[in-house]
Amino acid sequence: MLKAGKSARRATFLRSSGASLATRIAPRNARATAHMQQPFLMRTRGYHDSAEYGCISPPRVKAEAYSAEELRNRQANAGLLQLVSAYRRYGHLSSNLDPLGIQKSELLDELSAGMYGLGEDSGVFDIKGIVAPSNDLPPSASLSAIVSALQKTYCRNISYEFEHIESRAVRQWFAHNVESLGSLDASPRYARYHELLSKVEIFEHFMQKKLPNVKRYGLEGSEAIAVLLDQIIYEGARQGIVDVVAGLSHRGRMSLLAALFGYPKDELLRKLRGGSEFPDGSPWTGDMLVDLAKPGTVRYDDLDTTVNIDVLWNACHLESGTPVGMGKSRIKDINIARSKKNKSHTIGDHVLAVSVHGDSSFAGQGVVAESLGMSGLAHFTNGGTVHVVINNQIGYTTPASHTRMTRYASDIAKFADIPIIHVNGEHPEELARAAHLAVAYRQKFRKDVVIDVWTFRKRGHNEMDEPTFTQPAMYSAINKRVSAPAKFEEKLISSGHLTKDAANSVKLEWLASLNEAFAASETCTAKEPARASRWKLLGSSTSYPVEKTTGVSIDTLYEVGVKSVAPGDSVKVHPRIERFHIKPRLKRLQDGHAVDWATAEALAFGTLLKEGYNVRLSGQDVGRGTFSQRHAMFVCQDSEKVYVPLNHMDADQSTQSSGQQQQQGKLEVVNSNLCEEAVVGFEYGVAVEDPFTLTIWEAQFGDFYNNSQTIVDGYIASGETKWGQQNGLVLLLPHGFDGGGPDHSSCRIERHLMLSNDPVDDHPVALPNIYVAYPSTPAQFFHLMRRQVKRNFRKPLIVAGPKTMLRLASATSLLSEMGPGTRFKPVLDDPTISDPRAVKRVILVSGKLYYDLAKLKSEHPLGQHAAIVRVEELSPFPREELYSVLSQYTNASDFVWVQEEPRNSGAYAFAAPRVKRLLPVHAEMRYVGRSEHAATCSGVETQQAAEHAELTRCAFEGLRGLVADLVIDNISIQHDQHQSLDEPVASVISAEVSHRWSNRQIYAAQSSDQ
Ligand SMILES: Cc1ncc(C[n+]2csc(CCOP(=O)(O)OP(=O)(O)O)c2C)c(N)n1
Repeated sequence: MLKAGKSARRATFLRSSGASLATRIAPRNARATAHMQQPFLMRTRGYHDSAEYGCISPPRVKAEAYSAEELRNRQANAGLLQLVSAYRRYGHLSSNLDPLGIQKSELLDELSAGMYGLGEDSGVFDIKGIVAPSNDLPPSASLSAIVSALQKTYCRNISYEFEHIESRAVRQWFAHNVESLGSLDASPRYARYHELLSKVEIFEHFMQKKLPNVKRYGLEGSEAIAVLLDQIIYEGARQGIVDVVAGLSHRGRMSLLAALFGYPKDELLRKLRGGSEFPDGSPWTGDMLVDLAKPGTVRYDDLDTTVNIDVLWNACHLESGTPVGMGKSRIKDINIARSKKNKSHTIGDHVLAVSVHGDSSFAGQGVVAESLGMSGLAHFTNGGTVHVVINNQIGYTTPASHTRMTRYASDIAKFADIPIIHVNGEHPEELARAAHLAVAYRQKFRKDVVIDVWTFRKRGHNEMDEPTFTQPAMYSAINKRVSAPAKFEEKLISSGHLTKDAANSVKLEWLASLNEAFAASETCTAKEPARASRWKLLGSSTSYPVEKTTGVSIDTLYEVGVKSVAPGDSVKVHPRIERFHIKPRLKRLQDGHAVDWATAEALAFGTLLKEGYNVRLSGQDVGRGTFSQRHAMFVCQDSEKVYVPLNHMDADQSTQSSGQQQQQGKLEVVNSNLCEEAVVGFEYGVAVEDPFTLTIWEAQFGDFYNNSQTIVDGYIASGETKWGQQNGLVLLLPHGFDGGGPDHSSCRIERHLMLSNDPVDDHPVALPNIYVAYPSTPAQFFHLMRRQVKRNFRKPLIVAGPKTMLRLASATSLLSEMGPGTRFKPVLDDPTISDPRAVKRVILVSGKLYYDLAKLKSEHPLGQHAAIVRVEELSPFPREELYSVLSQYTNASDFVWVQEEPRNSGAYAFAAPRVKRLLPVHAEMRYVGRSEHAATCSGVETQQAAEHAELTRCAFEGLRGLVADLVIDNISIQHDQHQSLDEPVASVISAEVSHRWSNRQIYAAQSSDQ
């Protein structure tokens, strides 16, 4: 905690008095105009700030008012005020941050006292209200004493940027705290700094000697980062932090894991030598060294505290882990507060997120800006992340001057009102100060803060690289340097803070332990990482589950449904919502049929909440729903207050079977910022931390999910395989070719399916990494949502979601289809078939196209000879369920897959080889649908419609020929030969369309499956 030093001094600087600043600035000039006497009002933001569940505001910290004396001082010493202000704003430009001294010096007029009419003869100033007093600066001081204190504060090895921040409270707090840092009473933990620096340096040298060909992306040149991180954790621990969620960069990860975060050294060396980070025989295939993680602890004996360190697994895609740590730390903190029944919980009380970045990545990767931009949003705040930038002034081979156009890598943080502390990375004491200040700020304001640590990189990008190919001058300077650990040790010994013997014994002990671990690494096996307590309640996901039913009693469904649209007494609902949403829902529930998608979803959420699960629904505009279908929140038309009806169901029932949570859960409706990668990363973080919160991210349109492709590929789809880390995140991706155009139609089912490791050939024994479904009914969706958290394991679920189906009368369900004994069905057989033996063609389809085909079939004279079978779940491919359906169609000789998506997309390529293995010998599955296309679809509505009409027609083409040889019970089925059953065989779309679109084709029934 920052102590201001002499409290009396602090009081003179920041004295609170009742009146506001503006009202107390009495104009000296009696003829002052009237408007000058008016208080100036600052516009604050309004609207939608209500206490909707999960809407967490940071603590409101008010700026302290100046006393009358301070105000007089400020008025009387305007020149000094400007000078001090200039130091606060520009002091960093004159500071000594770069250990290599690459930056050239220029004259900085802004810091010269003469600019503000001050000089030698300015006398002694009363500094109250102008600059904070400190050990170096008494309340009355000469100009030279003030300038020297300002120089020391702002222009040495540590400097600050906080004047860009809107809040005066923050600017005032920062100014006061940095200016009085000289009064800091926390005694530096010299021995600890020395220990960490030595450990890092020795580890790096050890590795260079023992495993010179292993790329470890060492920390040499930035060793003091270990001191900084340790001090951040230490400061956190002093303030009650029990868990740190640590996102690490590749740089120095090995050193930090070994020297600070307690990764078992023998296991680490086993991995470094090419072994696995998992026990022998583990199903997990591991990750690169630079992404390695394992939970650890850091013990502080003087505080009698142990802090848990949750080191994040991350994909190698730089910075992609940033939002993951934010999400994980938020939900972890909330869950700890819940378990401790901390009623006065302020977000970030228990858990601190620390995120380590490289300078080029921080400046260049967009996900950083996305993450910083959402860090203070009500549904995303985690109470503040401390960001540490290892600014070694180079990225791979590219110098800082080419990786960013601005001076600092940290400049991106300024747009998000985040204060920045710059520090020279060769000065451990200054790094400790930076940590102290950053954590104090974070604790008070519960917001993000950046520490930009200027260092260098001793070797190449990795240890195999030759850096002088591209940076000869830089490396000539680097090679002449004595290392920071060596310099610091010498300084401590000469100043009497450490004896040579003590220094040597720390180093020898560490070296011995490394040697021991190296020997052990030849034979040791890695231990399975400890599972977080919440995950211990679940099982493994390596074998096929016995699916339980996910149905709910009709009474409960009815009750939840009614409550899902109950607006509460104080909420005036929009009349159109009343008319088109609430009333129809109540009628559907009453009738027990025509239950639409939004109702089924509300029933799924509401019943889960009643059972004690939480639901977090995140994405752009999810509260209302992109298609105005959901209305999970009502906005009072009088007050704009947000009301989430499902959070106001009675809290008395609790039927949760696993007994995890007794209370009714909460629905967090997260209307997210307009961003995909960081938001999906954040939700992944929530999902891996909390398996009992059904965590859903919904894309505005499915197409936009691909802005988060890194998270999908590197985390959602492969996290379990690489890291053994389950996650049950749901991606709801509105999908369907309905004239929306190329970027509003496709969630790229094919890509999700390509990510699935569901085997083509074998009958699978293990579950695939992801579930992919394209359900066609509200009841199916209801069961999918419930199944997701009712299972004894977690797997990600991608749902190609509805758009037109939301309001399609035929795409509705009976309430009883969600009733007791019901469950999700991976395959839906054709409900219209009365005699399976009459079926000659089986049409396989997924999702919304079913309804168009079903309509055509109902109008088709030979419709009874075609069965439309819906494959509702694509991964894992439902072999058994599909086989049992197909095998009833004993006379079927023609199997087609019909899809809206062009042939190079959609599910066809994935389904074809899997279906083939279920068909009679020699039978093929043919493709009916659009030909290959570069865009997802056409943007011309008429063309799109013509293609659609053509492909659905083609699905039934040629039926007459098939039926001609159909014999059932020795009776040939006869049809009127004169009736025009089919259009002439057409494999090319109509002339009207084709003249504009000559090279496009519909693969029709006649085309063969190539
Ligand atoms: C998204 C992405 N692009 C490119 C890379 C390849 N890459 C790995 S490290 C690196 C340089 C990173 O520089 P910086 O952030 O300054 O960290 P440093 O290595 O200097 O510590 C690059 C380009 C990557 N891992 N991820």
